[in-house]
Amino acid sequence: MKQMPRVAAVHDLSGYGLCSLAVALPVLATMQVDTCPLLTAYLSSHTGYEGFTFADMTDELTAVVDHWQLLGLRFDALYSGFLGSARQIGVVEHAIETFAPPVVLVDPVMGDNGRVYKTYTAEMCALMRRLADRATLLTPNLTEAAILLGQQPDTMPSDAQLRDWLVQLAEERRDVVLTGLRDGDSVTTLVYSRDTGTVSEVSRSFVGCDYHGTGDLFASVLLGAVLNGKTLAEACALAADFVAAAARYTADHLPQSRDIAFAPVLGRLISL
Ligand code: PXL
Repeated sequence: MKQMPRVAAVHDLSGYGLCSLAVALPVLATMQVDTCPLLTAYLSSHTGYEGFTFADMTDELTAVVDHWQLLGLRFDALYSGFLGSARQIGVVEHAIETFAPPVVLVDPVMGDNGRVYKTYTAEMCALMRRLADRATLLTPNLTEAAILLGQQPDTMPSDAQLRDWLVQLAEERRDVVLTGLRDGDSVTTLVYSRDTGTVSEVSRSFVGCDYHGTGDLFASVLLGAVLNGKTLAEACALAADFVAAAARYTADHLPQSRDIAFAPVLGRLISL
């Protein structure tokens, strides 16, 4: 009998402002993936809203990993996103060693639009580089790629430099998917495949709004597709299509929304 793939999802939960687990859980459930949250922090809202509360869950994480080990759980993937503390990054590395999942998707959540998120310290960014080293699949945005490579977060590389960045991040041993590159009326994803050693691109039209949560949405759909047996190229195309459809829906039906409203189009992900 076929079993559902299982993922350890290392993300925060933000009460308001769609992102992280509030995106990953419904997307992966729709894609028939059993998702076990390893909660990094609990916030009242994502860090883009003034005055957000922040409860760091670092002290709880080791006990959760130990209990899962006692239960004999096996994971097809570990999927990390927004992390709560520098010490926590060591715990995530321990979880990777403990469960040795074949897929390690590191979404190196640290910043966007040239700026580092408020809760991220320089130490956390340095440790994120170490965690990224363990990834089999890495999904930075432009800001995060720059930070991982020790560049200023607001660096604007040329096309040729960007391709070189991908190759550097891949180190010939992981897939790298650089998301959310805006160019006029299109959004492009650059994809380095470790199988072919080549860089390709996937472009979709941009609806005109920068919605919050699109990076989390892209990475979650990408992972769900990979765990359902899609190739990297197929999974990237599917994630790009889904994000474009959700953005289109949001622009057409919810013009006030700052978050990407993906729930109305989730049906597209059933029975892949
Ligand atoms: O979407 C990434 C993300 C996740 N979690 C929290 C955030 C952000 C981006 O702002 O603030 C708490």
